[in-house]
Amino acid sequence: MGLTIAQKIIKNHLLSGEMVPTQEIGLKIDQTLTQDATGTMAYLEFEAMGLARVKTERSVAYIDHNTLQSGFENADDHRFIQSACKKFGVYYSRPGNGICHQVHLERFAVPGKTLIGSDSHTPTAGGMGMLAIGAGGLDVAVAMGGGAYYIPMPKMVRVILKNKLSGWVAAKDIILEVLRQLSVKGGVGNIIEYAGDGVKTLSVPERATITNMGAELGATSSIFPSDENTLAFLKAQGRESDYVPLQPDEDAVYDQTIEIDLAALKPLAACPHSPDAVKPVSELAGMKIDQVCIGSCTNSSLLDMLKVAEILKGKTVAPNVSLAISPGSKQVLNMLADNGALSIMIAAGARILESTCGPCIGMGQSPNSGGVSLRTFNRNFEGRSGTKDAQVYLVSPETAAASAIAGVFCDPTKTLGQMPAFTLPEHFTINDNMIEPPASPEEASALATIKGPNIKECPNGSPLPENICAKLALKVGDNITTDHIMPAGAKILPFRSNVPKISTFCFTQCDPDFPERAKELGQSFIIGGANYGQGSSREHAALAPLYLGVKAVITKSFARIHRANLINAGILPLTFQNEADYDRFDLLDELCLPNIQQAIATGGPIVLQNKTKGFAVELDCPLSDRQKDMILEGGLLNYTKNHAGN
Ligand code: MIC
Ligand code: SF4
Repeated sequence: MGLTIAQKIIKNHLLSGEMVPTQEIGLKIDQTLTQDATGTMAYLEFEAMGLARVKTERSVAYIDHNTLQSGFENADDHRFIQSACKKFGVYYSRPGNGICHQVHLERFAVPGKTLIGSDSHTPTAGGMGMLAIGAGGLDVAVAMGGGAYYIPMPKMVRVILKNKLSGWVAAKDIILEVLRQLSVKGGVGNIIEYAGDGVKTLSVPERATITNMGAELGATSSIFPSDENTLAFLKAQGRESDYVPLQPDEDAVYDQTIEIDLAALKPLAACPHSPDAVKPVSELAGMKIDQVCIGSCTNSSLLDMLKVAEILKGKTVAPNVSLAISPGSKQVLNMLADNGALSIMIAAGARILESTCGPCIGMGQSPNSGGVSLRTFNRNFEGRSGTKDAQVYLVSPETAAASAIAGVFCDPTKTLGQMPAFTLPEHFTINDNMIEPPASPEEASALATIKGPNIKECPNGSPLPENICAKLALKVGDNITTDHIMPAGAKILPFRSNVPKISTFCFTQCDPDFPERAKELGQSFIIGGANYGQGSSREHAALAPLYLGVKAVITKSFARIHRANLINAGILPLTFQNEADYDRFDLLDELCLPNIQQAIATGGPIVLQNKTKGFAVELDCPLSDRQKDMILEGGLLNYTKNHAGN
């Protein structure tokens, strides 16, 4: 039986397990990336595990999330990460160099290799034919130390792209169409592979827009073939020697296949407050808008920016609109400056931001009350922009720029006329002067990491007790995101290195009293609905509940990265055998998991008693042997220490 592209890469990197869907496999990891908002914890964890030096082919730390520096905290985090990189053997991409996924695509991604990153949009590098997966910081720390990365063997989904996009319809519209068809849960447990004659019509940055938003499908990863377009991009980046061709075998078998006719696609928008609430832009045309933000790791490549400049040329941003543009990297910004496109944007009245995540993670540019904001980003969860009642729509750069000029939602295919040809340059401007190499191993041993006063130790779990009896501290519904569990934004992100402090914001979007209540209870449970923990890879969404005493989270189903983060933290991820049981629990019910230690160790039945209401229900907790040990020993940190040298 032939193999898919992802199966070929997995086969070449398989350290343990069998390639049977849902069974746990261990992968050799060639490259890692971290960003600053998750990176401080990852390097603290690396240090806490007693690891001396990274063992990967390439590990890179990016500073791109927390760059407002409204207090000393962010700058201290940057200094700590810089010192950890020097010591541990990691390349350090300085603030100003760009958004992790954009820079990684430009400078480091290699077809056929594996990458894990402490950021859910790490699959952006799948646009280059790399198997790139988002993970929690602890998993990245272990992989940096040479350990395997474990995932359930994914199923394979093929998306066949037919024909060619018409003018002003974009790669963003392709992934919005996939989201419309599959939903934010549709990718869970899957790798999405793109195929068909439409593939060759898309450049690497366009492919990367599509694989980037595979994260919104809940997919383990997304990947494109590596072909002549990949070679052209690598050549233009001066990295031709990194090229290897990659195609699926002709008789490769997929678990599911969908088809999209690119020629029939129209501009689309994801409506508030979910990336899969997709409608044609033509249905929204004429709606008054307040803000447009162009950038983020989804849509900030040179090609995107050149299209935006073309649309803005000689025009003025509508008086009712604030237009913010963040080019994705120093390379992009430099080239825009050199070729005059930046000047066109400035002349039109765009507000040029630094090459960072910025508004995408609520670091500034929050819309006005009830404001309608069009963003080229990947997430429009309620409140993520920093304005609770803002209405955020996710659109292509083309729709965003055309609407910024018009002052209302508008369909670029109807208003912009013929699209000129846009091509990638033959040579990008290459200047890696903001990527600092690590110290040599000899020099490194004399170096120390530098920690400011806001950098606290990461909390550690404790071994699983025989029984757990505690109250239900919170009950939430379906599709709870990690932004609900552990919100980000300018006020909260500065505390990513301080779990005691950041935990005071845990779940406050859903219930402002939760942190206080959980602390008072000492130990507690949380109940959630389907797809609990979708969205980011932030392990703070597990570490803060751990700090607040949450022992188990019981749901209808979990998102992949968050479930792994709970296990890494030593928190039990349990699911109802009968989803209808969800309705039988209320806040502050007294719950018990009798003999839970034995049930986990032996894989026996798990019973949850509701002492308040006098009934019991059955739960599931499918775990590999490795995960069982982790839960029994109180999480991955303990597990790694206990099993060091095994
Ligand atoms: C996001 O887009 O939500 C983030 C911020 O990049 C997160 C990481 C984090 O919370 O630091 C992600 O996607 O994993
Ligand atoms: Fe940054 Fe937004 Fe991309 Fe997350 S999704 S890495 S916050 S740009």
